[in-house]
Amino acid sequence: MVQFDNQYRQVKVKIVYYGPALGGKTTCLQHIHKRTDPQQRTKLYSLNTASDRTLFFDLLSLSLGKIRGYRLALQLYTVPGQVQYNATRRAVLSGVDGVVFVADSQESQREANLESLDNLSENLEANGLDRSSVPIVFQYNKRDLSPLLGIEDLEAQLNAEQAISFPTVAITGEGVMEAFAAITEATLTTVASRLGVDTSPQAVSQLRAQAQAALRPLVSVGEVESAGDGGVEVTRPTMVTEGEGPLPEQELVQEAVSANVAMTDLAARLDAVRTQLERKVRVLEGIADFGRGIANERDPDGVLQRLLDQGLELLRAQAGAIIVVPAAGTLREAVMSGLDRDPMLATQDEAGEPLALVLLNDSKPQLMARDLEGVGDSLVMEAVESAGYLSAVAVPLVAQGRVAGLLTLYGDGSRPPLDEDDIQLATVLGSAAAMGYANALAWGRLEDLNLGLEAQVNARTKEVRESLDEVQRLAADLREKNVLLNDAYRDISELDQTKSELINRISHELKTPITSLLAASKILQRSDDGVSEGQRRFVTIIRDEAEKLAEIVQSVFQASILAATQQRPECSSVPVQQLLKSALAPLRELAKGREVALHVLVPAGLETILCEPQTMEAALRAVVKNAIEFNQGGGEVKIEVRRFVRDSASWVEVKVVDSGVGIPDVELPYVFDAFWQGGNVLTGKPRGVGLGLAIAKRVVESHGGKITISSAVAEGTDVVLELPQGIEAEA
Ligand SMILES: Nc1nc2c(ncn2[C@@H]2O[C@H](COP(=O)(O)OP(=O)(O)OP(=O)(O)O)[C@@H](O)[C@H]2O)c(=O)[nH]1
Ligand SMILES: [Mg+2]
Repeated sequence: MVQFDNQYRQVKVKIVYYGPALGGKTTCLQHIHKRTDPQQRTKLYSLNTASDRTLFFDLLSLSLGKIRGYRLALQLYTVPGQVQYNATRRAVLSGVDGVVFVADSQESQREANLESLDNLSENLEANGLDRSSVPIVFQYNKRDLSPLLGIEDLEAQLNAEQAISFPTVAITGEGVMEAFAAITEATLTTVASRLGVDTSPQAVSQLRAQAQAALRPLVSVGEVESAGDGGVEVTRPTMVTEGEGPLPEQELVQEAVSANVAMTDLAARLDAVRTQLERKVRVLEGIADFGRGIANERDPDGVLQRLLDQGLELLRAQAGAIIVVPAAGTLREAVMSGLDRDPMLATQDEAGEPLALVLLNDSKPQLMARDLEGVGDSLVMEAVESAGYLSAVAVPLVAQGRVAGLLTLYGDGSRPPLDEDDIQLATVLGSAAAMGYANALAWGRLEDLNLGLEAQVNARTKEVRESLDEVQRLAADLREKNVLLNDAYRDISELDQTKSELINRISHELKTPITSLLAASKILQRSDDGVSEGQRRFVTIIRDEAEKLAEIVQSVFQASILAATQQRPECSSVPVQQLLKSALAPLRELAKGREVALHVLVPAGLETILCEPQTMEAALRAVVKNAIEFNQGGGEVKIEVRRFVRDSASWVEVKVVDSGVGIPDVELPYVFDAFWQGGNVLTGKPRGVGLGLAIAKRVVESHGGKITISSAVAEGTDVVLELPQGIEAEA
């Protein structure tokens, strides 16, 4: 009876190898065990007697992959052939879905075969089963021995219902797998009815196709087991007879067989779980290796190649490809294995789009395998099948929300169809690879950028170097010009010096004759005797011209002073009295002539001041002269000198106060300008060329000092000169 196991989502099909003692049943299972894929089978469990005859049964469990979400498991049992173990045979037959009757072809075994076949019918009946409703396949075994019964004989004796039969040699495996495939197929009708699809002939034929596809790789695998008894577990149970007193033999055997069936079944299940776990561990290790590999992969195509290799290995697929999207609207196979062209790229849908594009746009993993309900997209399935494959998975490679490509893997008839587990695995690999691919692409772009930057930096470095050379050339040029300029400046300075000295000397030399000329002409003007009117006129002309000449000489002298203020003054300690005396001497006559009194006030103890005597004398003279000239008859000019302290430094103040006409406010800001002449408010004609106060200001400032003026019209003007003394004031 086909069993459903909802907890493990399994459908179990029970096939029992039946026949006379020593007919070769166990040998058949051993052969099937050796020939099948270790991934799809459990160990072979044998419960034997001490002399290695079958005591209870042998059990081999095989997996046929998934059908409608259920794993289809075939459970192959043998019974003990020895007559005395009938109770065991009966127990093992319970719930059987198909029987392989292993007859012994030797002439000597004619009776034993017949007895065993009868015994089978009896025991089926005892289990509530009808002999005609249980599928049966015959093996006429030991065809290598003699004397043998003819096949026709055997058929006539045993196979009245003309079931499928095979001549076999179990020790070499001849015919064994064929008989196994035949009984499996024969049980599928029962499976279909258990799955509830037996009413649809189409569903049944699909189930058959699927089972055949699943069986094909199982029976086509060569000898895979290593030498020795690897994968075979032999148990020699001891019968429990003591305890609750003697049981009737029948019940005892029933109990023992049931217990052993349950135990072996559990062992088989554990073995299946172990196989699955081992596979999962291998897969996880593969994924971990893969992750490490792509994390260090800098080449995008390298990432894709690793993905394809790993996908083929872990999914045990026969072919595959990775299609990438190099630019919008274009698709190409980046890497391929076992294919000339990816069927998903070679085939187009009704709209003329390649199927790969449809799958990419869908951006969901797709499983393509025929099952009972068929597949969603028959076009895709057709493309897979027309390329010679039976199943496929297609997984879009998505990283950071961008679809970068499509991984396709194809399975042929040598493996069970790819299933949900495979697609999950491919999805895990695909998402890791998509990330690695995006990283590798980004890395490449970064490298390109770096190269570009390097080129730019080189170009800029060259430019900078060139402009640096240019700057150096200019600097050298500038240095040369500077030398020339310095030479020229020195020449000019020398010339200037010579000129100043010349002017100084000339003005000095001219002063004395002019003064004499003026004095003589004044005397002549005053004397009456013997001077004609005509002569007097000439004397007046001489005096006027001499005065003009004196003015001109004075101006030239002032100009030379002005020029001198552009250099640093050469200061020395000058006696105050002497400075004032020489400054005022030339003005005494002017003051007398204008009836202006001059008063000088120098406090006791102020002996000297620090200045350049020649220019300072000119400055003082200019200020006092101004005060006299802008005065009125009977007025006075006071010159007060005092020492004071400012910011802990010693200063000297010279204040020139007059009682003159004063200067209007609007004119005050201009009085220190060169060539200014305050003519408007004067009582007399303006004199000189207006350099006096400008010279005073320049001289004072060239000494680091300050000159200020305050005035009130009709009252008088105060001019204050402040001069630093270059010494710390005493506290
Ligand atoms: N020459 C030859 N020997 C065979 C063949 N099949 C089985 N044998 C041998 O026959 C003996 C018995 O085989 P088993 O497979 O143990 O027979 P069995 O049907 O399981 O026997 P029980 O478990 O006692 O019922 C072994 O020594 C096998 O090697 C065959 O086709 N040819
Ligand atoms: Mg046996």
